[in-house]
Amino acid sequence: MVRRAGRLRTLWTADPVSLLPRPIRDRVPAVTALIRDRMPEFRSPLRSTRVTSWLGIALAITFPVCFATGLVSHLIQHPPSWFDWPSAPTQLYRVTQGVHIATGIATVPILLAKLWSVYPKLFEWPPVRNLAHLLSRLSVFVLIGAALAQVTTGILNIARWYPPMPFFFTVAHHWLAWIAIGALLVHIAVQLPTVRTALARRPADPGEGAHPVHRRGVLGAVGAAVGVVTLVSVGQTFRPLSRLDLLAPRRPDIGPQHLTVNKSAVEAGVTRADDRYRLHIDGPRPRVLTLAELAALPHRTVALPIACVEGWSATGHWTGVPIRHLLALVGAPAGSRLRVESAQRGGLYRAATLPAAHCRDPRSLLALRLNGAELDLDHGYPCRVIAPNLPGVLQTKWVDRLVVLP
Ligand SMILES: Nc1nc2c(c(=O)[nH]1)N[C@H]1C(S)=C(S)[C@@H](COP(=O)(O)O)O[C@H]1N2
Ligand SMILES: [Mo]
Repeated sequence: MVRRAGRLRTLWTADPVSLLPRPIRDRVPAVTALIRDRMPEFRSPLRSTRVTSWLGIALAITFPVCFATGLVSHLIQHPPSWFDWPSAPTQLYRVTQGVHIATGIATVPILLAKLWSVYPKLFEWPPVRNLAHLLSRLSVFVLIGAALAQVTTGILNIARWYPPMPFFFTVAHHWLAWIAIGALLVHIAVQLPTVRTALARRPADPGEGAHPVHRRGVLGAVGAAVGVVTLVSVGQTFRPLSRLDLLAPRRPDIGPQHLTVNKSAVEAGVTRADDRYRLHIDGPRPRVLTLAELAALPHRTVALPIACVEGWSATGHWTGVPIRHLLALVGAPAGSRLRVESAQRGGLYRAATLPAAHCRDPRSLLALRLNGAELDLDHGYPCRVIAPNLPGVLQTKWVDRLVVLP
């Protein structure tokens, strides 16, 4: 037993170079030196374990924040039985999703700098020192691959550029997130001692590379890059900075009725129904309403944002019939959820389920008007759902059927 454990330990820590035939083994240092000398870039004084450690710490903040906010958005859209998303505070989803996109964008310069700071290690020789080393290197490759794939697919999605993504974005983005966060935890566990040593060492110590001036230069440049990409993109959801909004793909206030359109009526294949329009409400006492009957029900006006998963958001003044009133009309029991269907025939977002908390909230409306005028066809004429603290994807447009769910 003891002997077997001993052998396992040897395998775990064995240096494969020591297993090579002597003539080859003797050449390894020369080959290593050759690679180093051929690549003067590898000896850049800008790199050091301290620089890498600080960049690592920055990523250890942005990445989990991005992961957690993304997970919240996923859970709201696909709620398991234990998850209830509240309808208040009104602006919460706008903030969490804004933070998700902002930290995702901020991750790009930090991640690139981090990769630059360690890439000579790719050519490390010998490539594998022992089993422990092999596993830690493999986890790094998984981490780099997943992290790059996450920021790339995320940015392609907010740019709404789908041809380079022949797979289904949300599913891929969700599972890659788990892989990335798992690999990140392994990486942190493996590297923590190195980070602690590097940061404990006095900055002026020789041997650990970068001079303080170099280090401050690199970290300052990365910090400035993060600041710039953030400032020129958060305006899409943080209105005071909207004038700086150069990089974000959306100007939320440009569109019919001063509000951008995510999917237009033409894209959704929807045309004006007018006199032919009927709202079907399926519940204990089903009802079918004409547009005139719907318009004759009690209305109220609320100021609520559309907050898209893509990171833009904009507030509108919506007027319509409280969902609660429609539920009462068909005798829906307390605590009901509502499946909302639209005149759109295909597409993932043609229907959605309104959670119980949002069905109860008196500010949730089947809206017929936006900013004082009849809803534009692109915004969902004749009526669309608008509810507090809910992602845009669940605020269905062109509604023509409501189904009460227990
Ligand atoms: N029927 C239907 N409703 C929909 C969508 C859709 O594709 N089909 N897109 C949703 C998404 S993703 C968002 S962000 C909001 C945007 O609303 P707007 O186009 O009025 O700005 O509408 C939502 N309602
Ligand atoms: Mo959206």
